[in-house]
Amino acid sequence: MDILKELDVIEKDGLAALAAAEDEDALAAWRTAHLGRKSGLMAAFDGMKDLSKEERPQVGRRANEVKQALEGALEKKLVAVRQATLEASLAGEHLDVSLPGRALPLGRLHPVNQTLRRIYAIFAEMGFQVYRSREVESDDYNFTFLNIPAHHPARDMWDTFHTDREGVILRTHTSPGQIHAMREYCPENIRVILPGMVYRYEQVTTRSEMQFNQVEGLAVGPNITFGDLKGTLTDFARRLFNPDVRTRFRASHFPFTEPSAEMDVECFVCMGDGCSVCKGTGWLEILGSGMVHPTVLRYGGYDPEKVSGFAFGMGPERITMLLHRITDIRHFWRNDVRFLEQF
Ligand code: FA5
Repeated sequence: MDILKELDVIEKDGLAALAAAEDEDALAAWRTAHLGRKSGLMAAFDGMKDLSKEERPQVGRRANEVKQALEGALEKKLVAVRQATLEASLAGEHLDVSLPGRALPLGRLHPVNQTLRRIYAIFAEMGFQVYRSREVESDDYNFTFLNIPAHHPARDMWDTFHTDREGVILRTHTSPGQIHAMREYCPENIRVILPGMVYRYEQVTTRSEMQFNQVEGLAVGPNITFGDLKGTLTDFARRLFNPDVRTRFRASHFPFTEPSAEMDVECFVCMGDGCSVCKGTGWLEILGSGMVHPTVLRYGGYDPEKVSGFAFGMGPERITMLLHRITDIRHFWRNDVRFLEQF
């Protein structure tokens, strides 16, 4: 029967052509030519309608056999071609697709920002709100309203960066924020902390930077005493460091507070033996504080006969040094990931 011979040829030619196809494009073209609608095989199926009743089952069986043989061979060849393509690309491109990807390093908060957040949380528990105030200040807010008139020697201690505009400077401390807060809230009672960056014309050493953070605190209201100041700050140190931390208040002088005191915390770097961080004293000063000076209350709009207040200003970098036993404040600005990754 001619048609059976024809099917033999279709199978033989199809398998031979398949052996010559080397990539997926060639295999797609082969599928169209040998299994597609216009292929010889499909023509054989179509021609079955003209066959006699006796011939039809035999031819039909054989045509299906050829179809399965061609489809099976195509499937095998497809797997082989894909494998060969992968191997060629592995050998040629030196790309190992089975290698796990490189994980992107996760960022994290700067250690000083971590300390700032702890400070905010502790004061929030004591009822202090965060009050933000500007870094670029006027001479009046940075000095005059804080009872440091022009030509006062204290201006030397807090010398800063000046701008081209007369009287416009970078603040040397967060204390100008006290005046902003008082002028906004007067005559109400106040309990705020004022965090932010400050700038100083200062020799940079292991414990002093020319740009650093401060957190100011201010409480204003009737009958606020130095006892409130001491209790608040001692409690703060216990919550921040540990319940048994040793602190001390030293009498000091700030033009904007009277009386004034500085608070020291035992130096955790040397545990009191004396080191460069604590200047050999065993104590590290973390803040200045005092009762708000009557002149400052007046500049803020309050009557010092009716209200009193306390204020403090602390250095979160120094506190972070204590918390983590960091021996050089300059690490904070160096941007060295080997340092930053440790926190
Ligand atoms: C002040 O800046 C006062 N405004 C603080 C104050 C506020 C007193 C309210 C009374 C009432 P002082 O210059 O000492 O004070 O700085 C306060 C704290 O900032 C210091 O205790 C220290 O922790 C930190 N600090 C000061 N100078 C530097 C510096 N160069 N680098 C890093 N931290 C510093």
